[in-house]
Amino acid sequence: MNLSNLFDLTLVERRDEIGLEFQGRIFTFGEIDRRGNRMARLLAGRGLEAGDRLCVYLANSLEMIDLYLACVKLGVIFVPINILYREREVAHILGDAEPKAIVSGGDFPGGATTVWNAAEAAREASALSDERPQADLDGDAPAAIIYTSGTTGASKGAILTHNNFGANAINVITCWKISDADRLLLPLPLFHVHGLGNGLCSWLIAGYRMRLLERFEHQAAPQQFLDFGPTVFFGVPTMYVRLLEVAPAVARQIGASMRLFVSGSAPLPAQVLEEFRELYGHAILERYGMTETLMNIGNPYSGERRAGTVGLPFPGVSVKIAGGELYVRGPNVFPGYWKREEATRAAFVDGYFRTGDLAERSTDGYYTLKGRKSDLIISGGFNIYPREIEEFLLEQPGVAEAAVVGLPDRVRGEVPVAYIVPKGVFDPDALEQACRAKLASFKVPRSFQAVDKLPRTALGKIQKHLLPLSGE
Ligand code: MCA
Ligand code: AMP
Repeated sequence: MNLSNLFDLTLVERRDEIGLEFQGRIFTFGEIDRRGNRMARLLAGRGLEAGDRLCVYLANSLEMIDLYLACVKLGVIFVPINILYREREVAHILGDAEPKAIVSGGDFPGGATTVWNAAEAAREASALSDERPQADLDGDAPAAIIYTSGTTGASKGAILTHNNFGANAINVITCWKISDADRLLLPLPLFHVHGLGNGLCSWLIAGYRMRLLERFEHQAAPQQFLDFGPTVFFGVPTMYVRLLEVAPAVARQIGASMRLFVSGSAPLPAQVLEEFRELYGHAILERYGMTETLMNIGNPYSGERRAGTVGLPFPGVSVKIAGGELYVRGPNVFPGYWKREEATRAAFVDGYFRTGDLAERSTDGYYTLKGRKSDLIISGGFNIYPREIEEFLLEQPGVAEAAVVGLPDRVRGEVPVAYIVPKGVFDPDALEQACRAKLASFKVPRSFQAVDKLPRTALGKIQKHLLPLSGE
């Protein structure tokens, strides 16, 4: 089966039920389906065919859903781009994915000549037939390419198939007991697999009602919970840290209607889990995934949600640890990186995907992540590869050497800071401005500190663990 067959469990079988709330408007699943069909007609009319890539640079919106559904229905490959990315980051993705078309909401960073405006496309689509397009797709067809920062600094496109999304969504629906009686509050961006794979796909398969937010705003979040009364919430640790600021009486009220809080994308500190339980009366269910694999391991719904661990492998997912590193295999694991045969070959050993995460398994089967083999920084659930920022800094005047490391941060988990060996005048403000102009905001180092030299091994490799722990 392809995703369209699975989504029909909802789009056809529950066509008259209210499926979506967005910015105060409500839509039945039938309307969602028809919008997707019309958007598919528009894409087909503009020459997109199965296997073509469509880049989408959009905040959470109706059009983002329409475009994802249209791609699924046509077999066009959906390539979402993080809207915090700036010209340099976007240009790399466009060059690599070679999209047939690009859709954006307003300002699109980069010199692409033809960028379709999402609202105009939706207006034009609304006049088209809502008859379903016919596509002959099997489950191994690619549904999306999602760019994930590689250790080399340049991001690679992870190809995710219809089967990958389907297997993942069926797992989370089953393991988290999601039914059409649930209500999902979704603040996660749809350009990453947390929002797209767990949020959107579980919604369209299980047929529960979703209130989609444009983004998570911590001041507004408590009221969103109270207004909508969700039973299910998917978030990153930063969101849970923010939710600890809520007044105890309000937190209890929110907790009363909730059934399940899920956290992932970055480590959830055990302390946050405990404080949250105290305040909301719920043990957050922590799970572990990757762009390349969707969900691998999760704490049990029924049974002990063990703080600091990511729980037990999902159904169908085989896990092993070799040399401290976690390897996974299963129907959720991607077939490879877009146009990168060598990187794909290097990513698999005996059919298992090397996650790059270090892990331990307890005697009763719970996995605990112990950090990364690479020096990945995760800030607010967004991944940062220091090498990318270092390479950018080295292009700036006055920088002889640069090293970027993550410092602990209560809210974001980690934040990047830069150590610079200057040549000539050292101007941290200019460096910050240059970063702000060219890099996604979460990648901009919090501080730029001049040092005489960087600690290096005899072979010249920078020893980041020796850098001062605080640059502030
Ligand atoms: C953050 N910012 C945004 C958005 N999110 N801007 C526009 N749209 C967004 N969706 C910018 C803000 O403008 C601001 O920029 C900075 O980020 C921090 O914003 P703030 O309001 O202070 O937010 P916060 O309370 O610190 O919370 C940040 C956040 C955000 C909302 C939690 O980090 C977030 O949405 N994270 C989710 C990331 C995610 O979905 N990851 C999944 C990856 P400035 O700094 O310039 O002021 S998939 C994955 O990892 C795997 C598969 C997995 O296991 O899930
Ligand atoms: P991404 O490349 O954006 O898909 O990020 C995947 C990485 O996020 C994983 O390799 C982990 O390092 C990290 N990650 C995801 N979930 C968790 C979690 N629950 N605890 C710790 N790290 C996590």
